[in-house]
Amino acid sequence: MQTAAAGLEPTWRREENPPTGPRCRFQRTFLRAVSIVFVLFPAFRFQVSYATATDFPDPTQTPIPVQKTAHTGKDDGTMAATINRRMDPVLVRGEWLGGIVGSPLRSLRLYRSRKGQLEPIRFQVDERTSEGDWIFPHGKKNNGDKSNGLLDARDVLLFMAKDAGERAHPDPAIPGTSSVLEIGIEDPVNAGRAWVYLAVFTARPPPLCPLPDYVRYNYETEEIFTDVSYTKFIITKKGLHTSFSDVEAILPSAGGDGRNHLDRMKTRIQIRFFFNLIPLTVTEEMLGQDVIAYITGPIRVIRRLEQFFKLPFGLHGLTSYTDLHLYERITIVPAEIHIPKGASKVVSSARTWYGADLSPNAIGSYFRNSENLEPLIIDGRMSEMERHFCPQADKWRVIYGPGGGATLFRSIFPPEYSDIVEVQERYVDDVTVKTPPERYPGTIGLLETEVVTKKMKSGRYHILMEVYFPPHYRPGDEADCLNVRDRPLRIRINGETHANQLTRAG
Ligand SMILES: [Ca+2]
Ligand SMILES: [Ca+2]
Ligand SMILES: [Ca+2]
Repeated sequence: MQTAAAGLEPTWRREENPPTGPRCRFQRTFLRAVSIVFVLFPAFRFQVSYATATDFPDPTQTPIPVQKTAHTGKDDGTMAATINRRMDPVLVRGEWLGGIVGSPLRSLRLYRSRKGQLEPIRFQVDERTSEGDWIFPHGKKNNGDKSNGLLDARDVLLFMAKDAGERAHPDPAIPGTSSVLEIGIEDPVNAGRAWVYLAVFTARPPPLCPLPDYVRYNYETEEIFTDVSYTKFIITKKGLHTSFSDVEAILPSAGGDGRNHLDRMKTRIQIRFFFNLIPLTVTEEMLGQDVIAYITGPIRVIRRLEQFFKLPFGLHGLTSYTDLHLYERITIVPAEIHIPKGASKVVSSARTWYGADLSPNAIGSYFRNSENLEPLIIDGRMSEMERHFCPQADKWRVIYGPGGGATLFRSIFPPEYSDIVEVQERYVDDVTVKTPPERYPGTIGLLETEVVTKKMKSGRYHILMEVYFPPHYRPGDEADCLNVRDRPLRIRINGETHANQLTRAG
């Protein structure tokens, strides 16, 4: 398994003692292929009772003095910020930042202009190695020693689009800086615009933005806090930090009810290999996971998981890696499936299904997806409409409560994927249907995605799983989520325009 997004994503992956021989070919090929479905787990952040400090007081933002410089040819007066993208993080590649490349990271500050005053906003720089992998400062297998403390062309700057402000006029000159770079963002949907200013200080820079991080991760307890959701991942008795959710909450501030709505993510795999002779059934409980490294920051957290299968035939120990990118309102799990040549000789057929089985707390919520737009009532009983559910593979699906606390899921598959597998969906909202292992017997609001392998075609396939948390969701609001990827913000720096690409699929 490999994180996707060529150019921006890790190339760092390794297998401990690469295996050889036919059995190991099985390990390298199909097990890695099926592990993708397990990766979906971490992406789920649901609803649970939890009281958190969600309403942080507005901090005292100390405006910094700005010296006016000569007229730059911009129109007189400031240009108002008209961006209304609430979900979107903005990812700026170091290589777009021109003369700022090479600056010490500690010398950087990011500002927005509001009512003619500059104020610091939250930002983060994630460094990468010369091989293109992320640099993880934390965790038991961190590579923090690779950091050079400088902004390199390969590093990325992150901030939230909603924090951008008006256009400063004239260009701000901040005392103690060697340069101030304007970064503009533009919404292709409605031509909304806004700006931020990246400053490089020559002396000791002023304090960072005092607001709390958008995503707050506690490795010791495996809790993730944002202003819209709360997640707690399971730590096993053996001390493994997994991506299986223990607690999942959409908080009342986002229209959630503060209760746990998830039983568990289920993944059930039936594999037949060696000419259909050997059948094998796998459940999610056979996957071992552990967080080995992580990045924290005001805008996002990246958790790197080492995964291994606990399988018969001595297959225990196959190791793969996957990263979870956690933003305030989006979780992205990029992955790569690599099917080497010859896989079809080992694996005859495979059928996988996966989906989120909800907890009894979810009763009273609604379900809809791109193929079934009429809301279905989650009540543990199959209605007539649910029996006639359109099984077409969907583009997105959303579960939302009466208050609008919502979780929207989408998967992005490469076009070649349809040559390899057939995807169908089945909706099961029936408490009498029990598919153990599970916490609460019975099936509630489960959209079962069934993937049947047509042929094992060798190649590398990039897949993205995304989970969005649109606050106070109403049917139709899914566009705000889909636009993040489908109609990305444009980033303007030094006269150049770039697409805001968080990760790349396909
Ligand atoms: Ca660097
Ligand atoms: Ca129902
Ligand atoms: Ca259940």
